[in-house]
Amino acid sequence: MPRAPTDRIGTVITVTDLLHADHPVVMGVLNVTPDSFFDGGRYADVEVAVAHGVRLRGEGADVIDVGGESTRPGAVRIEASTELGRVLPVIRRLVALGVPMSIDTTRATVAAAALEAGVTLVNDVSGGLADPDMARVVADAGCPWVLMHWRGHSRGMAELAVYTDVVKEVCAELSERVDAALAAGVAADRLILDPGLGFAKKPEHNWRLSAHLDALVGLGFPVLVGASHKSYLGALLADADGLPRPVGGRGAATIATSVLAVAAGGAWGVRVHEVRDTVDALAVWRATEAAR
Ligand code: PMM
Repeated sequence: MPRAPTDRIGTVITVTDLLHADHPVVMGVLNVTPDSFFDGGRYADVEVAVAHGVRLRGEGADVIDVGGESTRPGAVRIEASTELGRVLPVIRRLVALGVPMSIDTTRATVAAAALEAGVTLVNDVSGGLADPDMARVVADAGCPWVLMHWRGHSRGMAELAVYTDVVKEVCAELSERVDAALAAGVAADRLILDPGLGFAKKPEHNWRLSAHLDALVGLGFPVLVGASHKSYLGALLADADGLPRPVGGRGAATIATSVLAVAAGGAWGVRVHEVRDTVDALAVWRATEAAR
């Protein structure tokens, strides 16, 4: 029997709770970067970032995903020390407040320091490709690891959005990442897959992946979907002049995409910037399911 939305707030604390949650997992985004496309610059101050993390948790986020390096299309890489300096103070404070945290990084050194500081999960948009040491760090920690579909760093990823059959290719490339993770000693029950919407993908690729999420789910791992406010939603909602809908106007499309990912696609969880409305929308879906 699904719980009411208020009952579920704060229910996910341990790794086991997270991976076997009886509700769709909601990952709240907390980018402590100056340049992320939606929240860049908003949470650069540690106090402001911590307050936002606490707010997202209170709104029902199961885990707060902190990131210190922007992956927006075209983004230029930063030093690991800069990334660490941004994320660690925020992680330490939120962990001390009992907020389950995940680290959004492609760097093994950053993941290791974040794990040391108490994060529960590593969210690696490169699926282990960017840093050969990442698999060892995750294997040693025994933590959940999100392997996202990725073909290259943000600066050049637009040119890599070439597919004959995007669903098949994403599944095949993610399967290779799973094999590499298993070979490095990561337990199968720690892996979470993500189609990487917007990463080396054109709008039509994102839509096909959303429509065929079941193929990804069929690989046998929990699937996380991150559509929140991405540019293909802006393109869908373009005005009469063909101008994309600005990021602030993509909230309803984000919620629709997230609910569809869970309800029709079988996703395990969604990664969103605005938690409350997503939690509410998922509560509607759960109540409907419970009444069948
Ligand atoms: N998207 C972004 C960053 N991290 N992680 C996962 N697992 N999946 C995503 O789709 C994803 C991600 C880019 O969005 P942001 O800059 O708003 O965080």
